[in-house]
Amino acid sequence: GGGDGDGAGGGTDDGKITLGFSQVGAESGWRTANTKSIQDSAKQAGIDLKFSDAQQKQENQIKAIRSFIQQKVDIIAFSPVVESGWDTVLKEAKDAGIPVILTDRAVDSTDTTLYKTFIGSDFVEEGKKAGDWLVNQYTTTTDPVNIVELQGTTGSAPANDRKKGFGDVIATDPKFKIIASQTGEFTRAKGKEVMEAFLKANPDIDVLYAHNDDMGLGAIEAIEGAGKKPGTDIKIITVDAVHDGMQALADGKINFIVECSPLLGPQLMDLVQKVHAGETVEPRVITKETTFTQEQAKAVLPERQY
Ligand code: GYE
Repeated sequence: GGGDGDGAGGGTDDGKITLGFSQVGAESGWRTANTKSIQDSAKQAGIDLKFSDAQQKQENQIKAIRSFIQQKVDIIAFSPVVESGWDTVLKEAKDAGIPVILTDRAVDSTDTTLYKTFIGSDFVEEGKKAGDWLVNQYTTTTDPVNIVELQGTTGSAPANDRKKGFGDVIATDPKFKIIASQTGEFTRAKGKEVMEAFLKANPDIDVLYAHNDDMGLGAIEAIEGAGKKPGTDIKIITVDAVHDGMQALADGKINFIVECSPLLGPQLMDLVQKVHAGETVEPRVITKETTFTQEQAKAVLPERQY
């Protein structure tokens, strides 16, 4: 039984590693694929997974982490909804001797001893790839290019970094103008709502940069609703490359997608086992990713796993 202070993780003695995982929520197609990857790979690796959904709220994640500490899990992994405000709870885990692995998103804690490793994408790089594509589309004109931006969850690492990477690249030419930028919370519904407002306020939008496919898909509905043609009247760049996004890309409604892989489960379980065995692991594990044009999307769609 648990709670007897014998140091055996998870409160059971079946020899299995117990992993407490606090997920952000179920806000996007990416997140759904990520959750499935984590659940499937834990099963495959024989790891006992305690999974908790925070519904996009930091306070729920902090509660879940505290509960994992109380249950004496062997390892805690989590995908921090926002970057800041984690030091106290991470210190509690450290004091309890429970190693923490950051998954998908980073924290801004300066004390890097609060976690063992961070596995996930380089979001600044993703933003740069989006910007590079745009710059290459407009090499032959000096006319202004009016851009609207749908940002991810306010304060989250992917929203901060995708904005920065993109902004840095387009800042090299003043013709690129971000005329409106607002959060769409990484969801379809909010992406649609904010795009509707953008369209009402700005008659002259050339480009939409959405920090994920779901917001882009919501925005497509808004653009069609306003009697415009997504992908033609307004060029659309998104990030993720989940199935519905790739379908819209193949259909010509999105123009370019920067891939961000949600399939972090197998690598995460590998890190969990190594950390549990006391092996040293790389402090940063970066996911390999590519980009897709409309032609490339048509070619790879049949083999996509998510
Ligand atoms: O791009 C978005 C999701 O943190 C990389 O979160 C993840 C992001 C992903 O909601 O769709």
